[in-house]
Amino acid sequence: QSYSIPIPKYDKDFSDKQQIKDAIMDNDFLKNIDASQVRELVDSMYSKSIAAGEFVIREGEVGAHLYVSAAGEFAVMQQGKVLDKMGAGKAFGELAILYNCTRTASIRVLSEAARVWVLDRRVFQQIMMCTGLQRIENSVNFLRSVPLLMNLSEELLAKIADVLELEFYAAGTYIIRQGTAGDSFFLISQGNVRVTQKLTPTSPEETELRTLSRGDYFGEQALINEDKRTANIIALSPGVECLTLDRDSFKRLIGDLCELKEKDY
Ligand code: PCG
Repeated sequence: QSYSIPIPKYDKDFSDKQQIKDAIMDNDFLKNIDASQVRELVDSMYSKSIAAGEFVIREGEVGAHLYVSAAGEFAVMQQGKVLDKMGAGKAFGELAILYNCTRTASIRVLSEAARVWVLDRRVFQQIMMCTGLQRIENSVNFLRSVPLLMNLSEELLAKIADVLELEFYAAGTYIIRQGTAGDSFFLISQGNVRVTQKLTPTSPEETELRTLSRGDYFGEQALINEDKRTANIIALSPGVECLTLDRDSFKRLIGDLCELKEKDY
């Protein structure tokens, strides 16, 4: 690919990653982007502070960036009139980037200490150009490295890859709480978690059972036994990235694996 440009990555903490991911998934024009591409978009955005009163986007101009509001308040304006206001966690500027049209509205900063996440159009296009096949291959390569799934067929791994969701958790977050209902199965793609348990429902003390890392899974018990979560799962520093399956996909695609059915801690 002679036109390809390098895809830059910017370190950010896991709550920032989740904020960007949630904003992308909440945007009607972006929400169908595949999990592996969302991860790349998240990694490639960089932070920019903008002073109160400044314009992030001006109506009629050619668009070169996609944004996610990180902090502060913003006005959406057309012909000098405020149409709407928005706070943190919104993706904007996607139309000119997706459809190569000029900016359809202006975005102006209303508050002090406003900050946005920025993605350059060429990087966006580069990430989106990665074909369906390449995308599935990326996820399948990860899935094949998970010991639990190692022996599954390529076809089944591709089906799993197709329905995975991406989730980020900041250090210290309870990803799962013992005793609550749960509908997801988790594969760790980055970071480490602590597994803890209360011996009785009312005991204040939690005992540490183990830590889990990249390639490990958790959350199968409540799905297999149709019961409450049996332990706590806590994200360790600097944060955790998981790929998740909902209950139906779990049942349909991997619920029959002997290793899961026979798992006895
Ligand atoms: P689930 O659904 O009960 O949610 C908590 C998860 O912690 C549990 O599934 C297991 O996947 C995981 N886990 C890891 N180690 C242990 C352990 O020693 N005991 C239990 N009960 N769960 C564990």
